[in-house]
Amino acid sequence: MPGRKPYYLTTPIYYVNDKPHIGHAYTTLACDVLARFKRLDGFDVHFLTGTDEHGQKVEKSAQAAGIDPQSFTDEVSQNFRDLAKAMNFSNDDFIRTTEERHTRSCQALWREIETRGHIYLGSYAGWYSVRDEAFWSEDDLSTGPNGEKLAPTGAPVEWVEEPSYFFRLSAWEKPLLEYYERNPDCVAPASRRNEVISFVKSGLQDLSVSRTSFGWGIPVPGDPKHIMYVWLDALTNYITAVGYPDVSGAYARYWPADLHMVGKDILRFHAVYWPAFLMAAGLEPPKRVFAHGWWTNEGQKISKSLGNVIDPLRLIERYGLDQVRYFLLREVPFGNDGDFSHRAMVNRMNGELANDLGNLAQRVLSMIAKNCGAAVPRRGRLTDEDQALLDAAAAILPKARDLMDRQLFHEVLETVWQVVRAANGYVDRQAPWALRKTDPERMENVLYVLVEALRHIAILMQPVVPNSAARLLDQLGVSGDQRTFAHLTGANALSPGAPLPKPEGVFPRYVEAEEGAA
Ligand code: ME8
Repeated sequence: MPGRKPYYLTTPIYYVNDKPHIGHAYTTLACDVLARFKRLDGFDVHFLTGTDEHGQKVEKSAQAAGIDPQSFTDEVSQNFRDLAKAMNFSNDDFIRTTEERHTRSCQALWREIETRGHIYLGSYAGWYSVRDEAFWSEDDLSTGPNGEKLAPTGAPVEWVEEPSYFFRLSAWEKPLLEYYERNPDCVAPASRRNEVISFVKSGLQDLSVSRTSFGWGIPVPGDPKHIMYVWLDALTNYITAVGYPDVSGAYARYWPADLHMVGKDILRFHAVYWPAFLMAAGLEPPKRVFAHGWWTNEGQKISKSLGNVIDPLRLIERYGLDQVRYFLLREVPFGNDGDFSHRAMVNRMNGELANDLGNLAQRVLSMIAKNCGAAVPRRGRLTDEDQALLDAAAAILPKARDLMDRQLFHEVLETVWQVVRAANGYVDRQAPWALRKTDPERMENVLYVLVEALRHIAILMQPVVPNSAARLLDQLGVSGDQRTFAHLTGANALSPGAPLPKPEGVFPRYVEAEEGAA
């Protein structure tokens, strides 16, 4: 699309050994909000998510389920597509690593790296964790309660000894450090960037990139007894999806990616191995990797064995989709760890969505329905206070742009909320219900200022609460083609006299079931 700036962002591709849970929903949600924001801001967005279907971990899960890995991955991958639908994710593509386009891309990347002299054949003897799909050195390990060896993640490890191809990672220490140096924003938040830099400075060992002891994966070109290391396979998805090895069309437009969003658990793979693989193939490393924090459930680590895995579909059923979307990005400063609790969820949805914003809209729109002939009120001369509220609403966008580019979602929402709170203060001070008798003209003016402020708020909230914001915009009489950020100007302000539909509440309250009731 000529004229529009490209913006390419990706989620991790999720392992299909398990059903999607709140952590997966969280990462993709953050990307979805950013993708929607950028589209409304005029960018040509390419938003990718998908599933990571090869490797020993998936092979084992398929065996445990008693089916062949392909049927197993077909089934579980579908759960992630269903989640995307249920969460209203707007991804432009969904990649599966078992697709033909991906095999072609991985083998081409391998050949490129090998031709340039960065892959050699050797043999691996060391520890491997299937759960992490990662190699660990002796120094990394600790001893578990039964004397068993454990990876730093707590995962069990096994001793592996087999022929293996190696990637000459040790040679990429200096180029990687230069890459971080030249691109101060390429790893975020800053604390994570420092961790990555000290990891690389502590010295890099060559990385085993093929295995011969199992079969579920992409064969090494020219030596099909070897299966590519699942992380080399998985990371390559980001270029497969833009057409690699064809570097003309979508690749030329979208690569390097503007953002890889990941959880902190997989930062090393994205901020160290991936840029090294790319540079070794003569390709550009990504512009930015953001590692967000970890969710716990009512203070406890989320794990299958504790039986406290949070199913996003249940949350949607209980609290409502937009409520869940809002909560996840509002509750926790993005980048930090967060805790999911019923109480925190209800506080946010009732206190902020239902009270602050929902009541404001409902109050203003029902006064208009009753007192202004169900049409946009007339606009008179603006007082300083009127102007101040309209200026505050107009000032959200430039701030939100900057915050979104730094993935500070909670601060974007706080910026919008400052105006929501200001509008509530304004309505209380102006008391349009009292003006109805004393100065109906002024009442119309006040209500006009409020609906115009609401128009800004609703347009800006679309990325986070798309369905509710659309309903609010319907009630403000804003047509579907007037809802982008380009419409956040005075020239597109609501037209006095335009008819408005009957108002109805947009953000329901959560009502606790009676004590003792089911
Ligand atoms: O690692 N809190 O896939 P995966 C927050 N296939 N985020 C969480 C979370 C939690 N409790 N649990 C999971 C893989 N996540 C590889 C990725 S990419 C080329 C390959 C999110 O299914 C978070 O984004 O184990 C984390 O990084 C990701 O799920 C791990 O998903």
